[in-house]
Amino acid sequence: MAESTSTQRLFATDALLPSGWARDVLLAWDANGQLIEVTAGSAMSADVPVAAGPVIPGMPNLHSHAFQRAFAGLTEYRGQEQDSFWSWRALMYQFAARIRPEQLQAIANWLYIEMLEAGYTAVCEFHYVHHDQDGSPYADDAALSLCLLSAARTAGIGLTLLPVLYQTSGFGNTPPMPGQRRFIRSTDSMLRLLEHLRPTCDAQGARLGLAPHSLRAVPPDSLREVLHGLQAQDPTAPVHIHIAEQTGEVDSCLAWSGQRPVEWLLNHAPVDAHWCLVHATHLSPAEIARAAATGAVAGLCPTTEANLGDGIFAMPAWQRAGGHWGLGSDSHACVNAAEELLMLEYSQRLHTGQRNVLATPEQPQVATAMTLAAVAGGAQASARPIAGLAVGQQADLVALDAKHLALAGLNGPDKHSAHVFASHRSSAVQSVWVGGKLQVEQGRHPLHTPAARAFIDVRRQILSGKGCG
Ligand code: NGQ
Ligand code: ZN
Repeated sequence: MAESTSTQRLFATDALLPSGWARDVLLAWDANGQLIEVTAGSAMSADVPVAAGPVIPGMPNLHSHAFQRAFAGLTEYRGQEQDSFWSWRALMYQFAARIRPEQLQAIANWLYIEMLEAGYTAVCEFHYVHHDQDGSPYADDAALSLCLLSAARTAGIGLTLLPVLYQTSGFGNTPPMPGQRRFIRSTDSMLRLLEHLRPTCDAQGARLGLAPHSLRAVPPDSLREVLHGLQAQDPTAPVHIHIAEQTGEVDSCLAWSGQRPVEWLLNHAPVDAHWCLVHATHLSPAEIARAAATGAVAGLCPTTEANLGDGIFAMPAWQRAGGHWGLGSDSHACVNAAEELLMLEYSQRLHTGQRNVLATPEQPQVATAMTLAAVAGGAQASARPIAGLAVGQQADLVALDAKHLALAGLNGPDKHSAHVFASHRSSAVQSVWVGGKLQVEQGRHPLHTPAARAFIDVRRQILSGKGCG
């Protein structure tokens, strides 16, 4: 191989490769941040830096509504006799109604820095607040999307931008509610927005996809037309949709069509491996078999789903059916890849009365099995080359701190398990590289302090009603 001076290297005593844990791994990447060598059983050498502990692949975060980070923790009180997803949503809409572009950018910038410090190296932004506070488009219709692109660029996180199509408030063409006016656009205006955003996305290595918000928000004709238009622009673009998160949605879909949401979608849309079915909490056994067979990714958001009382995804059945899955932090009640893994496995334990539910026959270490599955599924849903520590993938790496109290003195796989299951809300993430570029050192992003300050200011402004329309 022609050696270039711009090649960078890292030596890891333990590294989690797609095939499992390997010892003495030499990682090398080129000037584009692409891995060109991943060799186990290598010799240490004085001129190659050594990672501070086990190296794991960066986790893609496959579902984010960035603005909701500034709203996290603010709905944890009983507001009516029985609170629910729907009462939370009413409060969330009041918050969404207030946000201004520069505020969104500050929130997203801090959120993406938090993500990097917590082991996420890429994010899929499911972006639906498009318009000004009165519902009219901004002078540049892409204004808020551009804020997210800029926030991701500043933080140095990989981005898949998913502009959201939102048209109705429920099944059967019910008109949008006033609280949804910032989200609404025609199918044509969505296709124009995508065209407008494409050069900016390409320039920063972001991937552009599309998100029909849900079957509640996008009528059948619009779904067909927008997918047709997307196909013409980019036939491999990722498509994400919220689906079957709440039993109320399943009941309304049955009343409207006689079919369950996932059943309806599979009967009416070309669902395949480019799709991500976000939540997909309430599936019948037949839907599990059919949806898994399409190759689509189930986009699980364990802490948000717990926070909102959604229900428990049928993970053992999904795994038996060969279903792909990945992780999202969605409403950002929690921004920590390890804690999402813990919540997912614990919800399965509570439900099944068993332990190590998500271990597989090939990989008995449950944290390892889950990390590898979530990285593969997350990369697929992101439609970017971020599928772990393998030649040809981007060098998105997380080095854990072998000296962290929870990890010290353990072996590589046990260190990783302790990071996920026994780190007591502290973080063992030491260094994070995105596309080969070091973004977090000693657990800190260089912009941590100013970005946190800007976030706190913006949250205070929004809550005090300054800048409200
Ligand atoms: C959202 N969030 O779009 O932010 C949704 C709530 C809806 C989650 N589903 C709104 N977690 O689904 O109508
Ligand atoms: Zn969502």
